[in-house]
Amino acid sequence: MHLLGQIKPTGTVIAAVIEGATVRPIPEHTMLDLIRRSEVQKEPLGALAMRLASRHAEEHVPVLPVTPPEVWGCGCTYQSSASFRDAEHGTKEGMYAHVYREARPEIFFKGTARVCVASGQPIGIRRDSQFTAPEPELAVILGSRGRIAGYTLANDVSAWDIERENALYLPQSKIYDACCALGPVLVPAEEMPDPYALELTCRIARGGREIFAGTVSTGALHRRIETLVDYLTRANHVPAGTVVLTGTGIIVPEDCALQPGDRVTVRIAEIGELVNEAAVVG
Ligand code: DO4
Ligand code: MG
Repeated sequence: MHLLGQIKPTGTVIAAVIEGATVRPIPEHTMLDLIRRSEVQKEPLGALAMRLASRHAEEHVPVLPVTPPEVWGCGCTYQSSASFRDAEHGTKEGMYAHVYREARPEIFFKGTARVCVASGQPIGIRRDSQFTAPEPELAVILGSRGRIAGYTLANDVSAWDIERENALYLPQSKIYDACCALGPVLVPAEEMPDPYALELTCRIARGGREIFAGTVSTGALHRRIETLVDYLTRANHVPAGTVVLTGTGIIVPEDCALQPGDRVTVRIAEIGELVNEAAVVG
């Protein structure tokens, strides 16, 4: 399995093959260039990357695996997310259960590259939120016409108290500076064995001590990823490079609400670890 990403060796972002602590740069190509070229040349993304990569290995910390023109989130795709939110909201009508059950999924705009951070960079806690939580999620990177080009990890960091106050506040709970962590790398779609058989874990450490650990299997995802992408792209021609977050199945309790300095680790063995420290933004 090839792990691909992006690096910024001289102020310009370029793609790279990631091989443990070292990387092999792919000159003159961003990840988006590679994805487009693999489609035009009908060459698998991993094979193309290997063919174009420099022979020499260098040491660079990967930046965002793709610079997304748009990021979209899917919600209530795991039963745990829907039932937690209905309980939080105290609504009798079960608004979240409704979208969990019905054919049309919840899909919301999460932002652009402006609000995205890579592994190792701080994730944001809004100054006006007391209950911000990580949402560890499997994410897909789209090529043209909604084709799934690769898989990565995401942290859909969200101000749950703002969402809880009123559902119409969802955009404010979801979209703000450093609200979306992506990375550390991507796995080409054709090389991912089974996206519905991945163990996803999330850990929060405070002052070096683990205060939360949760696990979910992507087998519990209630939707096919293709269905999420299908609804997203109905009458909505998202550009290549768009990232889609598939929803959280891990719910962090309120007594583990993020505090500045908390270290959040999201892990899928096949992709790696997305590690970010929380910091107040505002
Ligand atoms: O409706 C709220 C957002 C849900 C969400 O982001 C998730 O389930 O992951
Ligand atoms: Mg989410």
